[in-house]
Amino acid sequence: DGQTAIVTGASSGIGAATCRALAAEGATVVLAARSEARLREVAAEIEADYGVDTLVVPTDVREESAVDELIEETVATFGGFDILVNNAGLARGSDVETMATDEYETMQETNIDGMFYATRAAIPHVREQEGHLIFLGSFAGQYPRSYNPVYAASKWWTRGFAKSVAAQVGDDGVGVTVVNPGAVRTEFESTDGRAFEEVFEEGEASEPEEVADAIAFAATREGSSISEIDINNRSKFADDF
Ligand code: NJP
Repeated sequence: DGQTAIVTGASSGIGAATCRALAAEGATVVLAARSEARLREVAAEIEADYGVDTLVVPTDVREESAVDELIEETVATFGGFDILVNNAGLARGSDVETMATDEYETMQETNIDGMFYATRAAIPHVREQEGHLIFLGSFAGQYPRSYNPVYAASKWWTRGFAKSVAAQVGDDGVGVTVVNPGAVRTEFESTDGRAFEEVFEEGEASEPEEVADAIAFAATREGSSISEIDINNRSKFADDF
């Protein structure tokens, strides 16, 4: 209650559900992604349902200056913030040998560069509030698997980065949590180009609300030392482990 949270990738899936879960805890929510219209829709629903303040900041996390502006606008509006949920991320393509360079670059720039820009800019503010940094990792960043090694590597990077950031700022009272979903029924693109919400029937994979609840649980606990949360036992991909 009374906390302010920035969520990247807030226009759909896990990010949008996380905004709702944080708002349900009484948090003010700052929604960032590229699709302004979708962000405004999610923000309007949240304000109506939970009566909390929201701020929409259209942001491409691949752009360093845009991410800096997201942080600056948040601080200018609310005086600071407590929580950053580093959620924006995507997969493109599949096998290394057929992967286009632009698919590789899109994953690198979104999943790695974007998390670096946002984390770097957020640390002074979450340190001041003794707040929380959340990182969307993945089962793909925990176990070797046979498809899309570039996406998988970006999630190994995320977990490595998050755990090392934790070692750096943990003593300052900043909580750092990596959340590792298995398959989640969102617009996330599968290797055949379909959205996971089309690939998986209800019950075959996690729902975004389940991941969002775990994120909100970790992010809103004072002095939390929850370092990692795995949410993957319903994934069909568990067969690959
Ligand atoms: O996917 P989706 P999820 N700048 O496609 C945004 C991880 N994960 O919720 O910019 C800013 O519904 C995009 O918004 P827009 C996954 O790796 C998932 O499943 O408007 N934002 C949208 O809001 C990712 O880190 C699964 O297009 C950008 C959001 O990102 C996180 O969960 C399993 C952007 C993606 O929403 C959320 O993915 C797993 C940019 N340049 C990990 N590019 C799973 N679904 O199975 C994209 O282990 N976005």
